[in-house]
Amino acid sequence: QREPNMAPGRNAIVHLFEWKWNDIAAECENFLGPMGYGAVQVSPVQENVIVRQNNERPWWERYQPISYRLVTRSGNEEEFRRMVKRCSKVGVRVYVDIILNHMTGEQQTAIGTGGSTAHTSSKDYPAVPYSSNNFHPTCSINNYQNANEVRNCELVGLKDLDQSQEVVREKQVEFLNRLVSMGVAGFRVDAAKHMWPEDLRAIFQRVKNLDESFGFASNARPFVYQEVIDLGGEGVSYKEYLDIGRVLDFRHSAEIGRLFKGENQLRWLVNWGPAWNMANGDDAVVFVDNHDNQRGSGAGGDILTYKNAKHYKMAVGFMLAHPHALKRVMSSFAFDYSDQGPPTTYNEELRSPTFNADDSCGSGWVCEHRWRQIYNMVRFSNVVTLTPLTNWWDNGSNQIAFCRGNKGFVAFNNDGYDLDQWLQTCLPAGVYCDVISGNLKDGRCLGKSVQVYEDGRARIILKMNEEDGLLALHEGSRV
Ligand code: ARE
Ligand code: CA
Repeated sequence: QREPNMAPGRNAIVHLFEWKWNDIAAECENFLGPMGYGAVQVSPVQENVIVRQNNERPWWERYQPISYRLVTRSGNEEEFRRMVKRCSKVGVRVYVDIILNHMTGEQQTAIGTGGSTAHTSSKDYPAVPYSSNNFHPTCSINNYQNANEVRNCELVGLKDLDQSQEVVREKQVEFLNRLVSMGVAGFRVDAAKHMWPEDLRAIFQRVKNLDESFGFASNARPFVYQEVIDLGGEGVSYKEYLDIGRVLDFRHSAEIGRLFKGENQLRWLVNWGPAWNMANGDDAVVFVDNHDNQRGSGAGGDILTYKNAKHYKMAVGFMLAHPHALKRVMSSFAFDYSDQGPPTTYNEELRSPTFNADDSCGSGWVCEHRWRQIYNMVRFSNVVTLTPLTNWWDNGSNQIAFCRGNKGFVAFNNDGYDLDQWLQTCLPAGVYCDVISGNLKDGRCLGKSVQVYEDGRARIILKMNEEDGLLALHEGSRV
């Protein structure tokens, strides 16, 4: 199902990677709701095996389920339920990252975050329960050209469930229905590529309609977006999954990274979208980086992350300014090496973020979604929803600009020299605040002000050495 079920006037997803349920609930009320975010993708909710490696808990233990009980380091079932309620109340939908493909890998002693146990070598998971005959025979995925192997063998040694079995489907449908009854609006399907489309179809067909008491339209179906990494040339294509829901578009992430890293000229963005061999906008969820490729795994490459802040903000800003597809903003914890776990307290609990006066986060949390340049572009994307892209301008190199109807205007400069041009902004005459360089606060522009004349033109200046390489004006930023 492709419809994201968001409240009117909202359109962006934020992934609050490894946040606690209580903190997400507060974030919905204090920030996501007021700033216009449409939905939050939360980390896996199902109980996972505890992994200790060099005296720490790697983030990826959460991708090794041991049961479908809702208890993880993010919180318990009651906290989850309350979070969904509180987020829904302020117009923010909750999407859950669900792991249906597999259970844990091999573990000496497998104990879960809720105390459940398993015997992994005999594929025995009594807390579901699953036993060895609910899994595919052991084999490992080596050849991504072979669709059978990709679906029926083990992804990095994770015990591979057989979703063609009625018992397995029943457990999984029951798990998803439990989430729907708590007010969840959709699912990010982990490792969808490693499951047969017909099995996923059968499972999602049996998931019930969204619960109207949470403000959903009647007969609304849960939103489904699937992780099918497809950069071309493999045995599985994302197209096999489009009748189930949307797919996460990894090509978008790779191309936008190359562009804003300066490895490809911005002028080529003139035909951004399916012409770049990306999925159609209505079929895709797009992103600049995700929790895997920001640390170099799961189709890494020229991925931009918070570590390269100026270019990252330009890429995220472009994604949000452009009409193509449904957008997801990443919100990370700071890391130095790829296995590094999230910020924790002395007793291994997840640490809550702290907040600074300028809205940014502390205590190890990066909170890209709280960067002014990013949350103001989320607002921009809400303001310009459904308007066409017009008046494309470029300098033949890395300076570009365009309008979104007569509601918004953006410009980017990724050249090694200043941008100083009279450009058509398509906006009604007036003074506008550039919401990238500063907020419009109590009628005062704390950033650059831009005068738009009667003919819609304005002098746009973006110096090469400015903190940010983009400028954005919109209907709501008129001084
Ligand atoms: C961990 C250890 C492994 C160990 C395993 C079992 O790192 O060494 O063998 O546990 O004990 C995450 C981590 C993994 C981790 C796993 C389980 O990234 O390192 O394994 O959790 O704890 C493929 C899949 C794609 C997958 C990526 C990572 O197609 O679905 O690999 N992404 C999702 C999640 C991950 C998660 C899982 C799946 C597992 O987003 O966070 O793994 O639930 C080409 C192909 C891609 C392929 C890619 C591999 O690009 O086209 O399909 O992605 O190579 O790099
Ligand atoms: Ca599989």
